[in-house]
Amino acid sequence: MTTNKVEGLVLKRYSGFYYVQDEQYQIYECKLRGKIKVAVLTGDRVGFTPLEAGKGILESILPRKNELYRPRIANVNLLLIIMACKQPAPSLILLDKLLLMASFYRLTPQILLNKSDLPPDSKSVFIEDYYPRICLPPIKTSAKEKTGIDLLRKVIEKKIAVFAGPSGAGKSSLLNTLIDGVSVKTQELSKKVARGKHTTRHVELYPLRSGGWIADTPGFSLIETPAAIKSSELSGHFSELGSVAGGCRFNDCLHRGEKHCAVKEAVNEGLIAPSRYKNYLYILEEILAKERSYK
Ligand SMILES: Nc1nc2c(ncn2[C@@H]2O[C@H](COP(=O)(O)OP(=O)(O)OP(=O)(O)O)[C@@H](O)[C@H]2O)c(=O)[nH]1
Ligand SMILES: [Mg+2]
Ligand SMILES: [Zn+2]
Repeated sequence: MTTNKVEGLVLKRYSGFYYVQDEQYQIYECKLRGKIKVAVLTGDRVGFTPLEAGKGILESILPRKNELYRPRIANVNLLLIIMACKQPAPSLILLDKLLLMASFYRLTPQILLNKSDLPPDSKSVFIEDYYPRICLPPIKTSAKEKTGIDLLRKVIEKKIAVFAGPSGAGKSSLLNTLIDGVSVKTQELSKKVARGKHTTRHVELYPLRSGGWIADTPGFSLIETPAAIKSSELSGHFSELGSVAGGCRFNDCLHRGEKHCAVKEAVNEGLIAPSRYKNYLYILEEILAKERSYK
């Protein structure tokens, strides 16, 4: 007998089965081949053997590009950072922490300024003006008026995306808008999304008809600075700080008041936003405190 192993993507795990989507967007309910000993995650690319009637055997896991915890999911490559234009006003520290996470885990960050139907807060205007030098230009969306959604769909196409952002910014609303008219049972999902629980339920990826996948829970529900980021590496994750840091007198400059610090000079000259520098220093202190406690 010839083997007809094909490649697929794990959309979810549910009561012992893995739901695997092949390249033709067919979904197979797979059992695990006994010899696989490592945990299979949502987002894993796998090799599987399709059987009759939509069943299959999951045979192997392809190498992971990355792995996130909370939610536990593999191969995410797009972080959608949602801030409301107002109500609640954007949190710049949360934004900078999420951008740091994206840089650390090598995810493409995309800022969404939701509730664009409301008059913007000054922080929202600042984000629109300043952050294009750090990442892709923010996309203005309104889940209420369904604007900016086509542009957002374009960004998600071919990617595996998770949402992150403060409570009330509109994550659930945007998710419901995106998955509307998708190849999943929307009603069931809307209920799930509305419940907003993330207890022990496994993460699920929803394929969008326009292409790409989106996780049904917010990413990074707990915003901790990843323990693996060293104080000496932090400015490298703040791109506009990192790009001038080469001009500092000391190679090991942490940009917190050392003499002849090019970062501090750039802040003083108005080239780097005070809020970015302040948030850098705040996170740096967190990391330094941790490093001291390990000694
Ligand atoms: N005006 C306006 N209101 C919106 C928009 N999107 C969401 N809202 C409202 O904002 C409130 C919060 O939206 P949610 O989608 O629940 O926000 P969330 O980010 O999921 O919040 P948590 O689940 O608490 O993290 C709700 O009352 C929504 O109706 C929008 O684009 N415009
Ligand atoms: Mg929500
Ligand atoms: Zn410096």
